[in-house]
Amino acid sequence: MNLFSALREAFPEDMDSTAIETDNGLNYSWRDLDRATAMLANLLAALDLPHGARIAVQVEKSVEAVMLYLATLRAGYVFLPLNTAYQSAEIEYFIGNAEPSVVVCSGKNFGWVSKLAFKAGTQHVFTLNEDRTGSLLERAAHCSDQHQAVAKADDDLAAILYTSGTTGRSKGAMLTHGNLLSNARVLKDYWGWKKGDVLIHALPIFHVHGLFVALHGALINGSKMIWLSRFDPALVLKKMPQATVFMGVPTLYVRLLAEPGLNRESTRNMRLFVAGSAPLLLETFNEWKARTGHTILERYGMSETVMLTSNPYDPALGERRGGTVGFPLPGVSLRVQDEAGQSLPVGEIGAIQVKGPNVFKGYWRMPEKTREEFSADGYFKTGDVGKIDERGYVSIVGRSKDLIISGGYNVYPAEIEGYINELPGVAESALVGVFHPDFGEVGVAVVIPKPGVKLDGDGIVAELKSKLANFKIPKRCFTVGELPRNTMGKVQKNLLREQYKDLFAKS
Ligand code: MLC
Ligand code: AMP
Repeated sequence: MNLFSALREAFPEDMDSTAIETDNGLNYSWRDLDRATAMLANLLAALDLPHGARIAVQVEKSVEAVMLYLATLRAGYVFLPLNTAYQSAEIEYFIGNAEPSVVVCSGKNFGWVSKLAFKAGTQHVFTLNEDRTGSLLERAAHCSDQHQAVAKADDDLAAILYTSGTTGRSKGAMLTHGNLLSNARVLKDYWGWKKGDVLIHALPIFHVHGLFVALHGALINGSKMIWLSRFDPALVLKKMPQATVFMGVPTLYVRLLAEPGLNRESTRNMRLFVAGSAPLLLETFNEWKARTGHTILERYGMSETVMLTSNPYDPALGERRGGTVGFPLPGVSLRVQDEAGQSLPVGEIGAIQVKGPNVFKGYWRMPEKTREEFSADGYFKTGDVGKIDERGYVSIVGRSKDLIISGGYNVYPAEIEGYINELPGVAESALVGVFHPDFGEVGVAVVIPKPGVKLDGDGIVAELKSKLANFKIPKRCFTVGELPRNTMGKVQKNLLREQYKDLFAKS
């Protein structure tokens, strides 16, 4: 079934009631969503795009951007969201790799984005701005507001999400209508979504958490959203009395805890707080409970799989245990294996592998890479390391992939090291993740200059800022004479992590 059709079926009877209320005082009704997505879908249909065409989108968060996403599904094309922080080299790669037929960007970026897009063979580049201006809406305004959603099978592609890799370039995870819809339905039930729920949407909409978990959650329940164009802890707090559900990466919880007004009274109307995308510190979990009386529900997922596990909402299934990511969701099969491919008993630490209707179809145009990441019996190798306790709770204890998760965004050291190594005077570099009280983890670069060259760490950071998305920029950069190595000559990143572990520690 087309995911859009399933979401559309959940719209409430009263189509004139508010679907989305924005932080700049606009109210969008369910009818507005229906009509505008029809107009945009008709615009896409009129472009005569090839079957399976990709619609790549790098725009600021707005309700119209959501409409574009829904219209892409409705018209039967494939949505490719791109983080607004990505710079030109990053965008050039995604556009070159995905070969989208349509690119939608902010008006301020039209010059450089359209140049890259046309070079890659894209036929149509539109603009869409936060203030509802731009050529996309201008063109759609002439289209009919009636549109029959294109029929889609469960296995048909709905979206491609790029995730970086430990080696080589980013890979596009291909998610189908069936992947996304099955997950949305499971979560609606598992998290007890009910009539009258209102979601505060404060996450970016180019990754799984904001685009799928939060957005689909509200839509498939016909629930209103309070829409924040960017996360602002004071505003979230102000909106809580009118809401019931909030979702965030751990950094959002840390920042909300810094608000003196966060207490039992201000969160009285709330039913559910969901955290994920990065490890939630036990300290944050406990402090939240003490301040608000609410127990955060932590869940675990990935771009390749949408949601995999969740702490229970229903107390009859068990308590929400801090430091764990709960149980495999209904329909998800999760196992922990050793290096020899044997499943491990309760409590033993190993590689987490998963299977289920939510698991993606493979990496875009990378059949080899896809094969490598699946076991012979069809389990996806997550790259996360964990264990399952005697009651079935899953804990993530580490990662076999060299990955830093900073404020909920993934940073792959290999990519950043590649950029640093290309800078003049750099012989070699290593990027490691260290504890950070706000972002959870941040990257610290350690650089060896070429013989006779004097390099300045701050200068390297400044150079990187013009080349890479802001969240990938190392928070500090040190120049050293040599890197610690093992007998094989491999850099011992664990020793570097140990050396810099207190760099940002709370005093
Ligand atoms: C911003 N900066 C970051 C950063 N975000 N640095 C490291 N990590 C981040 N995540 C940089 C800024 O460029 C700035 O640099 C400095 O840090 C301070 O920025 P800020 O003003 O504090 O940042 P802000 O704009 O408030 O953004 C922080 C944030 C944002 C936490 C609100 O990062 C965010 O929305 N994160 C959510 C990510 C998310 O949705 N992840 C879900 C992935 S899905 P300078 O040099 O300019 O000062 C997934 C699957 C799953 O993982 O399971 O859900
Ligand atoms: P992404 O590729 O952005 O989808 O990131 C997925 C990765 O985020 C997972 O493989 C995990 O390493 C991590 N992750 C997601 N949720 C959690 C969580 N609750 N606790 C720890 N790590 C998590």
